[in-house]
Amino acid sequence: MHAVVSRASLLPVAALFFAHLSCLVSSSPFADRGPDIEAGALSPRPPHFVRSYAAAAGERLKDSDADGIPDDLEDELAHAYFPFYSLSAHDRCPLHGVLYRLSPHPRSPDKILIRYDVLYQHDCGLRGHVGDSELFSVLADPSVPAPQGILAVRTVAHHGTLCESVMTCGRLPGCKSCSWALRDGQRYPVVFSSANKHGSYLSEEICSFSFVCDFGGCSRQAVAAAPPMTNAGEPGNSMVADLTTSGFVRPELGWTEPQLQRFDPWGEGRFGKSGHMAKDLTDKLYEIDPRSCER
Ligand SMILES: [Ca+2]
Ligand SMILES: [Ca+2]
Repeated sequence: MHAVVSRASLLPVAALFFAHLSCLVSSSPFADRGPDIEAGALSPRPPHFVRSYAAAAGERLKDSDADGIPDDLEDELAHAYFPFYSLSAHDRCPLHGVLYRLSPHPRSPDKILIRYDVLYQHDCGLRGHVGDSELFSVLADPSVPAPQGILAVRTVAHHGTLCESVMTCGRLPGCKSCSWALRDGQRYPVVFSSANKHGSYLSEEICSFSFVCDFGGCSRQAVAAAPPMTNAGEPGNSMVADLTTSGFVRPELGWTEPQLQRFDPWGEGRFGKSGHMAKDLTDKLYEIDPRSCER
């Protein structure tokens, strides 16, 4: 598995800025494309957390998806602000990984918006199928260490179906309180995944009440899931065109369904029977308003 636990040990963001600096430039597999971000030569003017990071690095940083945030900082932030993800104890097909898109918030660029697309090899509930995709999003203030920097979380279970359920929780005005669980000794908001269907919920009770759509309900695990993560990049500036060669959908990790191999998340195809991934990664439903939890 990806080194999520160590990264998600949630060092203060200041520490993240200084961590792994030695490999920021040379290790990128995208060294031949994408603009660089250089300390003292930032254009257009990036948000303060990127300036701090670039200044600390003191060297050129690769920004493969041209959104103003260096690759390695995106990776650190995506891991740090990942909620406590709680799989159902009764899930019969739990193999999953996370494709994420992390960007400055379009209306508040000092905040970051992270879309986490949790991909499963199977939906094994009623009318099960190969390939499953369930998104949720996080709004975070990267100047505040995780988990306190998590401002809001939005889950959307069974998007676009009669079973759709949208929930938002957090610290913004009008937000309901999240469910919390300890990870590495700190309180994180919990995202629950329903048994076999993998619908995302912020409340164990509401998930379990939805027995027609999510038979088997949700459960609170003692230990958070630690899935491997891959950065999708941005529309028009993809960072992955093949989730097998450049991601986690690999046979050696248990992903054996042939129709899920070599998948391009920004392409026209569908991940098995799941929805259209590129559309989900740009869906404004996941764009949490920095002023409020209201939609
Ligand atoms: Ca970037
Ligand atoms: Ca990005």
